[in-house]
Amino acid sequence: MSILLIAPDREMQSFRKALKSLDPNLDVEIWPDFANKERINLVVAWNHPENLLGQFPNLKVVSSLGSGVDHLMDDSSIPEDVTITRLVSPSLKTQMVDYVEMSCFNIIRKTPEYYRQRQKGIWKVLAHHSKEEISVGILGLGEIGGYTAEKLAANRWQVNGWSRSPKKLEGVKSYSKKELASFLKASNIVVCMLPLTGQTDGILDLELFKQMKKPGFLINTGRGRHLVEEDLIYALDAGILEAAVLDVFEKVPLPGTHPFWNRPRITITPHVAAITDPNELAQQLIDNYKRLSSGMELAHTVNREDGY
Ligand code: NDP
Ligand code: OXD
Repeated sequence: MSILLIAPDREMQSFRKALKSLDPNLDVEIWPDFANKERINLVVAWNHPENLLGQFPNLKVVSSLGSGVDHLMDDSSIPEDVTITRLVSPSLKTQMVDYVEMSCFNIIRKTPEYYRQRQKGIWKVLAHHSKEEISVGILGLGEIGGYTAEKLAANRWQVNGWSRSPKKLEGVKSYSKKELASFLKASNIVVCMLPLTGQTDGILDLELFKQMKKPGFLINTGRGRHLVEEDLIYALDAGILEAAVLDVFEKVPLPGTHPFWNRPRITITPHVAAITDPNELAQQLIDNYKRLSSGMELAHTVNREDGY
């Protein structure tokens, strides 16, 4: 039995080391170097090459290196009987809370505008918003979104949340799937923390921006394809939105010629809102590996029909 780590654009030695420190007898290889494809029964994949996962005859489990699984849902080479799992970890949640709260503070306290003024040597007081006037609406109240919503509420933000099924979260006004319009009407800063599925692809469009409470701001930490990029530019130019913070993009790295780079009201970060901790991933993989070996049900499995 062997674990294969496939993540061409990531440094994977630290993940191998974390796995080996938990179980020195474990056979862990890093793609493209592996000895025998027949021995591989668990793969960890992130931005993996197309049609690769169909070639391991004894593959039982494919785990995402992160929380999202859209890269695995898009891969038709993964056989039907292979279980797909994803990472659910404490530090992904706490990092996301920090990123979203930092972004909300930057929005209401106008931090990017002060950076720009500083570059030009301008001393000018700008009117800013208070937490009491601005409400934060989180699209997606799952492991990360639900946790973030509760933490922001505990930090005195007014928080709304939207998910397929209604939720009971401390201090959070929860809206169900059919209540999207009411959720948007009540939310100034909309934060996308949805998984990318057939239903959520392109959800951040002009129609959605128009329905938001004004002044309106967008934070996207979900996936690039949630956003209709030209609609964001239109909404900013037309004054429908004031500013946006984007951590995820349809094409990465964001091409140097992309119009987002020339928009001062768009803050850009390179998919760093929450970064997988090798030790946490290793612990979860080992737990599932033991479950697999003893014929038990795996943890954090993905429902292929729902796509998340
Ligand atoms: P979960 O699967 O735990 O939660 C998903 C949430 O979205 C659930 O509340 C679910 O509703 C809701 N949802 C799904 N589909 C719909 C829909 N069609 N309409 C309304 N609500 C919907 O995911 P996580 O919280 O773990 O992660 C969310 C996403 O965050 C990941 O898929 C990934 O794309 C992104 N992410 C980004 C990171 C970054 O660094 N930028 C880091 C980590 C994650 P219900 O509860 O009813 O099922
Ligand atoms: C993600 C992650 O899914 O980084 O984006 O975990």
